[in-house]
Amino acid sequence: MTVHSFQEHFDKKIDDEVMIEPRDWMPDDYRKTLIRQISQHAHSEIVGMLPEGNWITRAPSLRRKAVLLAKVQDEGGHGLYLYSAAETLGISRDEMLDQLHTGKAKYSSIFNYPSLTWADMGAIGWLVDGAAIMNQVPLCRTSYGPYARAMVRVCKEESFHQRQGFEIMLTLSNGTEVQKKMAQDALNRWWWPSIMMFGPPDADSPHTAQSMRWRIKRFTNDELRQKFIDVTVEQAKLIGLTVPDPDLKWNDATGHYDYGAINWDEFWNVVKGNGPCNKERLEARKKAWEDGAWVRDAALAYSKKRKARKENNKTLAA
Ligand code: FAQ
Repeated sequence: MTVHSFQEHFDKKIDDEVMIEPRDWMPDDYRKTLIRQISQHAHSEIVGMLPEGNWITRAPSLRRKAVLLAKVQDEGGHGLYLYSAAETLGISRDEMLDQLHTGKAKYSSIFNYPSLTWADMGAIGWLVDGAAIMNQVPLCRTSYGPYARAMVRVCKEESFHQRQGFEIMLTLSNGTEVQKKMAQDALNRWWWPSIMMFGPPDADSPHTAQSMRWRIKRFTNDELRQKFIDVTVEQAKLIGLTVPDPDLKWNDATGHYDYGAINWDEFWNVVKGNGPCNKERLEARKKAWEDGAWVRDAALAYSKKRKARKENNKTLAA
């Protein structure tokens, strides 16, 4: 087959909704886009363990502690599935981690904000996992097979995470005045960063048009942001909290909420490394990598020893 017919075959598969698998021919830019998106997604899950990990030792009860611990472990698992999915495209895990540690690869802007109170555990689960689900449910139908399949399990777990967050917010909202204030304060601080998570507006998103054509993305950044706002505003009403946007207003004509201007300067500032916790997050990941060197060395030495023993036994048997 010529490159031209490979391309035709690939395009037909995309049009027919047949998933692309690791051994299939694919355009270089399709591969590059997937490596970029999947590895950044994996990094986000791993860095995303830090703001909540901060509260495991201070959870207010044994039940809350067990749930939070399980949730944070799930995020670690998501990172690992995603690194494995990216590896099927021909990049090694070491390379991806190096890109994270040297600041070459991005991870979600949201994890560069601090988790200041227990209510932040509620707000993160409710809003951040809520936004993640809105973005990731369509990715279960993304055109690259290993990514789509990883997303199925990830989304099931994310939906438990969202509920545990919402339940924390519900409990605090029905609690004392101080607890209700704490919940409102967390919503005030996490609302805008959560709606920025969906990425720049479509008009300023360099990758959306091509990713939609390749069916990597099924909805644009603005479409998903709008869906999230429509659903979440109703949930806030249910628990008696106020979304911190004075311009938020139901629009009968569009059937959606209109919302106020997003501070895109803040978003780009955080993406470029200057958010409140960027340096701390990267330092924590680099330290974990360095502190784990002995585990990797020991595992390698053990596997070498086993291999040598096997070879030796084979020679003795011959
Ligand atoms: N933060 O042209 P687009 C989670 C970058 S997982 C930082 O629109 P694209 C679970 C973008 O990379 C959260 N950078 O790009 C959890 C690109 O830069 P590049 C992560 C951002 O790829 C919960 C440039 O801006 N989820 O939360 C952000 O078509 C709780 C132009 O942007 C995923 O990764 C951002 N928010 O659309 C874990 C989902 N947005 O690469 C722990 C999969 C954009 O050219 C606790 N990813 N940029 O240098 C996606 O759906 C897409 O990649 C988007 C961006 C929608 C994020």
